[in-house]
Amino acid sequence: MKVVGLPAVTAKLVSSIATAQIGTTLSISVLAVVLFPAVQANAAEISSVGSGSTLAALQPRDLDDDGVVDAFYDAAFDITWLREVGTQSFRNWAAATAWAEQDRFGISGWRLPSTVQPDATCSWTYNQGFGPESYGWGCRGSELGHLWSDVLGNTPEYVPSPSGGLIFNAGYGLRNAADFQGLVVGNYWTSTPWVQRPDSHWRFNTGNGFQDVTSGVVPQFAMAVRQGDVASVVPEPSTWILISLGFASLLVRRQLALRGPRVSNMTGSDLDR
Ligand SMILES: [Ca+2]
Repeated sequence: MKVVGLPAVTAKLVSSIATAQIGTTLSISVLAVVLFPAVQANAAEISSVGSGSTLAALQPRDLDDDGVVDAFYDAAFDITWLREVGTQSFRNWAAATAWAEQDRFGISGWRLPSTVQPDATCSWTYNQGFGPESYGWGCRGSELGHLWSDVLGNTPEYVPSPSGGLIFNAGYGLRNAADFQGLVVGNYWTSTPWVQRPDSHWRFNTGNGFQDVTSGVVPQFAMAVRQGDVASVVPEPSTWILISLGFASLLVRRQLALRGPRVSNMTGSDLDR
């Protein structure tokens, strides 16, 4: 893995990744074990930071008409984020997927967010014979990276330096979580498998804006997202009434059909055939 222009800390980090990959039986998931305790330690400390107002880029959606926002529509990516963020629990990838894919408000189609590969916005792209893959800081091609950076306006721990390479960014971190419920500092699962080991998946760290992969057995946080504007699939109350009336009409017609056609007798009264 070729690394150019890295600060000392980053170089050490990436060196760990490279060493793990050279070890053949290990993977970038080793990095998760190294970073995980520190990330968890920060979660409680920073969880209250950035409960800012909903940004214009996130359109609130009240899915059960109770006056409380349940989701946010992001028109730029044409996706709807569930406001509830994994109840702050850590789940392995399978459990996180099951949590994300639950029906909510009578609506199916929820899932974990996805990661695009390669992603030119990331700090690094490498090719180990599986095609170009992108990781590191600044990734905004993925749904989580786009939300964290472009929509919420958070910045990663390292940013491009005018003189080349990367430079430490003192203002990094989860400074704005908008009105999401439970969005804290931590690693968040995506649905996208790592091409080199399909049992590992890409993830995004909301604490420092770092994208990498980890083994599916390592517990992470999770967000749920759905393609399109969820408001377009939520029937309006008037629509529910029309649907109910239509259903009732069908029941009546079915009952009449079961009784069969009616004929008249000589007196003009109806008789069943
Ligand atoms: Ca609601």
